[in-house]
Amino acid sequence: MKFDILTLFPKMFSSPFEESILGKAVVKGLIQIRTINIRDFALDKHQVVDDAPYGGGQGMVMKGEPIARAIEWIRSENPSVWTIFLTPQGKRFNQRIAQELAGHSHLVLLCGRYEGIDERVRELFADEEISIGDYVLTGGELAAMVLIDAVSRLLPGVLGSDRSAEEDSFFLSLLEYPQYTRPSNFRGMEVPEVLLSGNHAAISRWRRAEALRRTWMRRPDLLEKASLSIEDRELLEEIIERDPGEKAGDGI
Ligand code: 4FV
Repeated sequence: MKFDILTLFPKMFSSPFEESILGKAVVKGLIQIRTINIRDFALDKHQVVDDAPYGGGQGMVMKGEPIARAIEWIRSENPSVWTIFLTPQGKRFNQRIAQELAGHSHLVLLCGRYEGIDERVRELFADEEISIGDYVLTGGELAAMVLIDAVSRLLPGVLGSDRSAEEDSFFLSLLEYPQYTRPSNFRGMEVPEVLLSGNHAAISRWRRAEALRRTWMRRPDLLEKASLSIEDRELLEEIIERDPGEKAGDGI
């Protein structure tokens, strides 16, 4: 899968994709990450990429021309590329969108800066607008990195075993069950007995119950979207009966 990143700060992308799983995926050629400096597509000798907002107001706005020329240059190589704008005005990024994007072969990620981008570029070139959350960043670069990470780990061969992506909590739209590792006694705290029992049926039932309880406590909104089995609903009834005091959302 190819990621073309349009940015004014290409160097921001060097280290995140040299380390660990994604670094290995790049070396294995499972993902290609190319940074393209928007300033290289500014025509004037000072390579100006921003200007004052029409109508006045704070800050600067990114000019349309350099961005348009950069996207057209990429599309001249591959007309079927899918162009994404990272912006707080985009749809909220989540696991389902990550899975959809993992189906593409070539993504262009446009990283805004300053107060944003000339609106006409969005109208002309945006195939999709995505926000990683309701807060304002100094630039879209970190949002692009988040997207690349979440999408790349869904690609065959990137994670140790593809199974682990399928077991993703949000894949099943439930929060993850608690994890433990050695030592069994850590600062006087023991590991739940069932996990030491070797009884895999009991372990997976405990984990399912914990995932349901934690989701009910912390993200009851996810439960509405989760596809729960009859057994899940029975487990959840038990959990709610057992801890009537605790109501949804208390656990955060
Ligand atoms: C953002 C977000 C984000 C807004 C102004 C860049 C900044 C600046 N992008 N999800 N939240 N972008 O805050 O994607 O241009």
